[in-house]
Amino acid sequence: MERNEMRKRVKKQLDKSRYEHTLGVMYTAASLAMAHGYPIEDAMTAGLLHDCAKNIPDDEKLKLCKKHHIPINSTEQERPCLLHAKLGAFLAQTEYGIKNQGILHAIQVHTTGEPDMSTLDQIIYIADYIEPMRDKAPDLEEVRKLAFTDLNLCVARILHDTLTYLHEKGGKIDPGTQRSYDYYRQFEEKTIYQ
Ligand code: DGI
Ligand code: FE
Ligand code: FE
Repeated sequence: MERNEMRKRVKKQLDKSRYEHTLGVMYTAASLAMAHGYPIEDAMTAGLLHDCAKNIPDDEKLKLCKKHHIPINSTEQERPCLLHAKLGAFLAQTEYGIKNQGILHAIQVHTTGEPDMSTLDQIIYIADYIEPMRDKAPDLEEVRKLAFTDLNLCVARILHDTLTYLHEKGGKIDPGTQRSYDYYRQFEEKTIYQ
């Protein structure tokens, strides 16, 4: 499927603000790909599809995962919204015809991150957090600068801020998010002790 066709389909599946966010992530991912020497087309496709499952109702998310044998952990059972990442990767493959495993993986891990992510995983994880429509996170200005200079450091900062936010609001931490931070904190420490 051509990206223009994908774009029309995504627009139909999402509400207006989620679609605007999606376009923001797509173009931010393109810019990050330029800055870090990564193929722009793949970054844009992953950005376009990353939230394609976001507006599926939560009970439907759980049903679809069970039907297609997508494993659900206890955090996801409690917060089915988290499943839009795994389900998004599944739909990207089955409904949008994506075969590129790197793109599918970037969609799959875009919410929690993962230890030692690929460049594309990092680009999508970061673009999702810094796209122009985002305005709530602390230190966005600094995080946006880091995004174009050091991917590992930027991911470390976003994970740190996300965990702080989740602790403050008493949100359950997904083991995937914790594992990601346990890995990426090494980059944070490097800047503190150097
Ligand atoms: O889908 P988006 O809103 O564009 O962004 P996203 O896929 O990164 O999802 C963002 C939400 O996911 C945000 O409110 C923080 C939440 N999140 C990330 N890691 C965890 C988490 N929520 C819980 N409960 N536990 C986590 O470990
Ligand atoms: Fe998302
Ligand atoms: Fe998103």
